[in-house]
Amino acid sequence: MKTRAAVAVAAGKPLEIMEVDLEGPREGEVLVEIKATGICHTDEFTLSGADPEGIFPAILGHEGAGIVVDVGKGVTTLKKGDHVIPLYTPECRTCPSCLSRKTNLCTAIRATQGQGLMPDGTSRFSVGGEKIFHYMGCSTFANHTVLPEIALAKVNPDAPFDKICYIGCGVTTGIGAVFNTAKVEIGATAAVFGLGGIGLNVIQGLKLAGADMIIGVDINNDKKEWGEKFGMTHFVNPTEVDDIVAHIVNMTKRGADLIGGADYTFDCTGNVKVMRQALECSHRGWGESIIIGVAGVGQEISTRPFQLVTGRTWKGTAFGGARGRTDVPRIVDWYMEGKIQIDPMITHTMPLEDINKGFELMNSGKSVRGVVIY
Ligand code: NAD
Ligand code: AHE
Ligand code: ZN
Repeated sequence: MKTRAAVAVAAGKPLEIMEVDLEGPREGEVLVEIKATGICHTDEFTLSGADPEGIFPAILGHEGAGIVVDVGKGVTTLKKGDHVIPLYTPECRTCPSCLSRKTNLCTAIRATQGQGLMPDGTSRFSVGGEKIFHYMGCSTFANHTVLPEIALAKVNPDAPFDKICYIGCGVTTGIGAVFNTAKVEIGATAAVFGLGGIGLNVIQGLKLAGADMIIGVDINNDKKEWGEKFGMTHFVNPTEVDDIVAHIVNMTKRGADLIGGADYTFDCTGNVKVMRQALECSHRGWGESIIIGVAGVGQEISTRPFQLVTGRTWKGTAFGGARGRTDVPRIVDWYMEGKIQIDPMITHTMPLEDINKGFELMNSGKSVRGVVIY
């Protein structure tokens, strides 16, 4: 079939809107009509050329929601008409990683997914006979896409696509980092670096978890008001203080605790210097710092080993540690029950033709989440 897509033709170039050819679903695969897709900073990261796994031409996008149009042979858990959210972290429930119960990082199809291909090593997308690569196993910047059955979460059909698409990455990543990765407890102190589409969801997760002090850190002062909407209690612009680490350590000295440091810190910037700051302002003896941000090719993190010797832990999280087919439908239900907010974070919507404007809004810090509606 033919479908409309925004194609990343080369690193650093604007996306090009065009009609592409899409092959139907093969065994174990599902054809989905994407109804809406968010634009995440990771799409920009890959488009910019910073992603070591970046491959072009490709159809980016990994934060979508849509309807099943057709299923391939052997598909048993989904049928035409089901409402679904694509999962860049699938959940096969049979690979050693899924069975370990220690990680959400299903390995069933990771190798081909990282090469921009379907599990059988081929692509379903092409233009004029030239192959176009898939992206993160999702390619939601196409109006129709093909995914493996294990990479789709079936969700409540009453939920609005233009809001729940955000659960396909940002919402789940932020809230999941708090509950699955950090396991934040009531009364904790926390610092969140980067108050964009991910950081604000960390903040809403921290509020839900009952954290006492939620410090937001961003170089953009406009983010103060945004953080406060979702439960941030304090805001710091690191460019306005001498030493952000010492500043947060001082802010978090409470009662008899004269050492200071946040119980939990989160990097939602992808900047390796910020990752170090986040680790070093976590509490001596027990502080945990969670890396969510994605850093470009060649970037490395560093700190004095003494920071870890003295009891701080550095962790990372992908998709907030969520097991997609199990957890994503629950998060959609939380949204439908009013337990979490999504609507105010979707600051801009646009047709596919304007997707490059969506990237500009994100890069300039003017949007929290931009969503393309097909
Ligand atoms: P975004 O562009 O919406 O937000 C980034 C925020 O960081 C902005 O508010 C910006 O002002 C702020 N910032 C930039 N430099 C800063 C600094 N030095 N100190 C403090 N704040 C700073 O991006 P997003 O969509 O929220 O994504 C955030 C990061 O998370 C990206 O690196 C993205 O690739 C990554 N990500 C990771 C996962 C995962 O599963 N691990 C999932 C989604 C996104
Ligand atoms: N491909 C990059 C890293 C990109 C990355 O870390 N992706 C995150 C999701 S970001 C979503 O917005 C992730 O889930 N990674 C785990 C995985 O298996 O891809 C690189 O550095 O090579
Ligand atoms: Zn993302």
